[in-house]
Amino acid sequence: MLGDVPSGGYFKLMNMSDNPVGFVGASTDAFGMNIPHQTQTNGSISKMIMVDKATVPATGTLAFAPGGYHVMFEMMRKPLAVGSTIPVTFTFSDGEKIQVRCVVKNAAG
Ligand SMILES: [Cu+2]
Repeated sequence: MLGDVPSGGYFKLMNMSDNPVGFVGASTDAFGMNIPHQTQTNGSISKMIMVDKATVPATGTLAFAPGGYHVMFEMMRKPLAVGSTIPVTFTFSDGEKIQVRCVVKNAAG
């Protein structure tokens, strides 16, 4: 089980259209707060900033990965079993919403 610690959400977005699209947020009932973040590293200092939008290029991909974009999931509503999945809804700048399931992993995974 995972206790109530802030968790990073990592995934890869694929844009099949001919226009760039912005990822504007993710929501899930499993956490009270879901904030898109970007890790910025300056020398030995790394910090996370909130982002309004992460642009997925036309017919391209954008990876949410350690050291870059991620969704910060905080305020876990109940303990989550490692290996289980939670439903997450991604929202895009064109108003499209996509339902996905995210696998719960421990920090080392
Ligand atoms: Cu973060």
